[in-house]
Parts: sequence; structure tokens; C-alpha cells
Amino acid sequence: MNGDSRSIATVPDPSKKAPTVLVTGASSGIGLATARRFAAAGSRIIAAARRLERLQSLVDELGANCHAVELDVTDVSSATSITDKLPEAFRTIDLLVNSAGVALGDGPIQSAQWGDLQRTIQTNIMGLTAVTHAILPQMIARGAGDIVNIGSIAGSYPYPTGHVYGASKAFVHQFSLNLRADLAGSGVRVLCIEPGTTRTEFAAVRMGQDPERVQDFYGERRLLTPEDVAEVLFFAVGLPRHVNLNVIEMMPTDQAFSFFRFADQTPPDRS
Ligand code: 8X3
Repeated sequence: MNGDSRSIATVPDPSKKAPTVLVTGASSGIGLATARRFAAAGSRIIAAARRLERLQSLVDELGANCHAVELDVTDVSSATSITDKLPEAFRTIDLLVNSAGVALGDGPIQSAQWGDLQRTIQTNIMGLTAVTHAILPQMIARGAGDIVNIGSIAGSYPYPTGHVYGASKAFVHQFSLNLRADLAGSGVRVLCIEPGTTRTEFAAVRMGQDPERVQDFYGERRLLTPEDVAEVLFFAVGLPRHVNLNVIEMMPTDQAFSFFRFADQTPPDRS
């Protein structure tokens, strides 16, 4: 490993500026855990989320090293102008963590509401792309920076009711790799982390805040925690700068793959 490489996760030399980390979806789950993990290592945090009031306790917790910004990534013009909203001291972004994501449109595709499917696409695809496109030029100009996209195992493995959510995460996977292709030689690293089931508010949102269904799904299972994912992210970004982890797929030990299935019924052959 190169001894001369600067890694963002290293507690910074006091003579140097603390690295700045922009986390979307920072009000809960993996985004929140990531903000806390990097703050604990001395980074400055820009915590972005749709509901500003939900970021207040994080700001109270992290103090002056955390700047909260209201950002609904589905509002593309607000996503593309994100840096305009930042105070000067927070405008140079060393690490962008695209964690804002939703899985709306419960049940099979044919019974999902169009608005839910649209919001999933707008958040997971359009929003992530818009924020990345806005932040990338400053990283390229400096010849350094990290982009970490939160994908999902649902982007690689199909399952019933996965439809648009899984497809959007397949986009995140391929977009990340294609960024790598364009950014070769720029000094900017790109990683896609693809977690399996993680105990967050994710299932509650997906299941329309129905506590019984959420309990049924999560139960007492030993799932990933947002802190598990944040720790892996922190490790990956802390590697020397000549090392780029492209994709990290991680799962709870107790989660595995299911098998192909046959339909329980089939319509009569009308051919
Ligand atoms: C969601 C992962 O396993 O709950 O991103 O579908 S899983």
C-alpha cells in the first residue's frame, strides 16, 4: 500500500482542512449512521434530507462540524444547485454519499400506484444522478474525491414485488461502474455498496407504515444495521487513494438466496 496516499477516513492532520462529507438521506438509516461515523473521525458533515426538522437532532449532536441542508432530490433543480445552498466553508466536498432512496409501490407491479413508482424512480435514479452530476466537476477539477452510491442486493437479484425498486438499484450499480469508466485518470473514486436487508425505516416506508407487516418482515431476525453499512463504507473510503473498491455486496449472515419458483396458477391456453 502506498504510504503517501491521503485517505478521507483518516483523522486529519490538524494543519489540514478536515474532509467534508455530503450525505443525502442523512436523517435516518444508512445516511444517518454514515454521517455519525465520519463525524466521529473528524470529518465535516453536510447532512442533506427532505425534512430539515429531522436533521436538527443530528446538528445538536455533531455541533458546528455539521451543516444541515434541506434537499428533496426529486426536485432536480434543487439537487443540481445543492452547492449554492452551502456556506463557503462547506462547499468543497471530498466525499459524496448518495444514500437518499425509497422503495414505494408496495405489492406486485400491477397493483402499485403510479405515483409511488414514479417517486421511486425520481429519487433513486434522477435524484442520485442529479446530485452526482452537480458535485463531480469540483472533484475532477481538484483531481480527488469519492462518490459512494448506496445500491442494494435488489439490484442484482429479482424477487416478487421488487419491480421498480430493484430496477432502480440495478441502475445505481451500472451507473457507478460507468462513472468509473468515465473518471479513469481523474483521481475520483466511485464505489457502490449493495446491502441486503438492513434494519431501518425502509420497510416501514415500503409497507405503508403498517407495524404488523414490518414486524413480520424484520421480526427478531439478525439483520444488518445501518452502522454495519457505515463501517464498511468508512473502511472502503479509508483505503489508500490508489485502491478503488468498485462494488461491495453485503448481507446479513442469516440472509441468502431463494430459488426459482413456479406460478401457482396459469390462465388457460387460448392460442
Ligand atoms: C433492500 C434489500 O433485502 O430488503 O435494499 O430487499 S432487501
